Amino acid sequence: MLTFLTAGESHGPQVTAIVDGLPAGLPISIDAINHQLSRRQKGYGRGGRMKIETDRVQVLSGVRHGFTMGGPITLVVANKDWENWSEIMDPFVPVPEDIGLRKQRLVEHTVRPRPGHADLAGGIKWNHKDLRNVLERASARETTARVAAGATARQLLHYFDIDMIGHVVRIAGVTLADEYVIDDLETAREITEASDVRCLDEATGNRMIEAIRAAKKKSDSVGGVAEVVVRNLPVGLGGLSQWSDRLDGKLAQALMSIHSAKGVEIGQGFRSAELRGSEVHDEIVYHEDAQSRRKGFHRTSNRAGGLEGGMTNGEDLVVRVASKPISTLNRPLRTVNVVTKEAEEAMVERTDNCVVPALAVVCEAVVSLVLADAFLDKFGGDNIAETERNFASWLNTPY
Ligand code: EPS
Repeated sequence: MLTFLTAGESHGPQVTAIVDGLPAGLPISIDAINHQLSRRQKGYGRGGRMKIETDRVQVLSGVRHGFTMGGPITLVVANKDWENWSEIMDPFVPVPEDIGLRKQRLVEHTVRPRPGHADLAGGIKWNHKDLRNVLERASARETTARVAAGATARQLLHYFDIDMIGHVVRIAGVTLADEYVIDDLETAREITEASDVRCLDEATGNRMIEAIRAAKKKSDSVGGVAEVVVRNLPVGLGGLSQWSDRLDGKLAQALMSIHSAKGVEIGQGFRSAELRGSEVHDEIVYHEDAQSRRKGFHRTSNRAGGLEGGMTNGEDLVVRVASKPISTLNRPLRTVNVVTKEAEEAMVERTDNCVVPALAVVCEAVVSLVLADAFLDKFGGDNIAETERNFASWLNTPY
């Protein structure tokens, strides 16, 4: 169905995504892609790199006059920082003898792997001692390409009136109160877009900012939890026939692949394990309404997070991703030099000290890709008219 690949190094000339499988004739807005890219760049706790980059997409294939043609879509985002790295990162020209002290240091220090980063395992795997050959691809800069790809998938969901919001529920120890309710998505969007940490509650957001600031003062980093809520999904995306059909599994795999993710939770998640069945499961009621995507069946609560038996049940999809703190620390942890095998301090690179607000945007993109794939798996269509017809026919089939 819908597939995508990404390519590119953090300090190479560009990051690229190729998206294949969107039906022909789907309207694609370049502004909508750029909007998502710029949302990903924001958030309190970002480092110097985001002052250099202004991410804008170039669409190099698959779209013509604002509509998908049917073939693969190539999306490219230039790295402005490439200018500063072209000598070190050039694909063929060897590093010149005299590259200046700052650049010399950059070349030499990449033999000291950061605990928590891909540096060491990747170095052993690819057999590189210069760990830049690993960290460049391991960098979360790759999420730029995923957000661009996700922004195309999101336009398919938008076409079928499926909407979503990503927001931050925890940074360091500061947590949004459990009682928060996302009623109108538009209002929630206004609030979170105005918050430097994408938090629905201003006072909690301010305490999150305080926690980031306190960690930064100590040259440390913080993690947190982002949540994505998706509304207006039809019942039955995903499947129960085989393990590989289950939408919870697909979401978990895709979300766990985001840099620094350490946990995925659906609905009440881990809390469900502590409660009784009567406190966990959502009772079913029936009333005919215009929301025929649920075929008239509603829940009195949504602790399952919109998924039962590997399928959407028509309630809001609610997924959370826990992110560990960034592993580049300005006050470095102990490590071992991979050349000399001597104990040393881990390398220090320019870095962010909190990326949880950006994580919320990346999670939206990743969820969009998984859901668009599941939607096309169910409703199919080589062109959007076919997809629409199949969807309408499903809606009109009584249960
Ligand atoms: C990252 C290190 C930093 C981050 C980067 C992810 O980049 P740099 O080494 O150039 O300062 O800013 O994230 C991005 C570039 C981005 O666009 O999100 C890392 O090592 O993962």
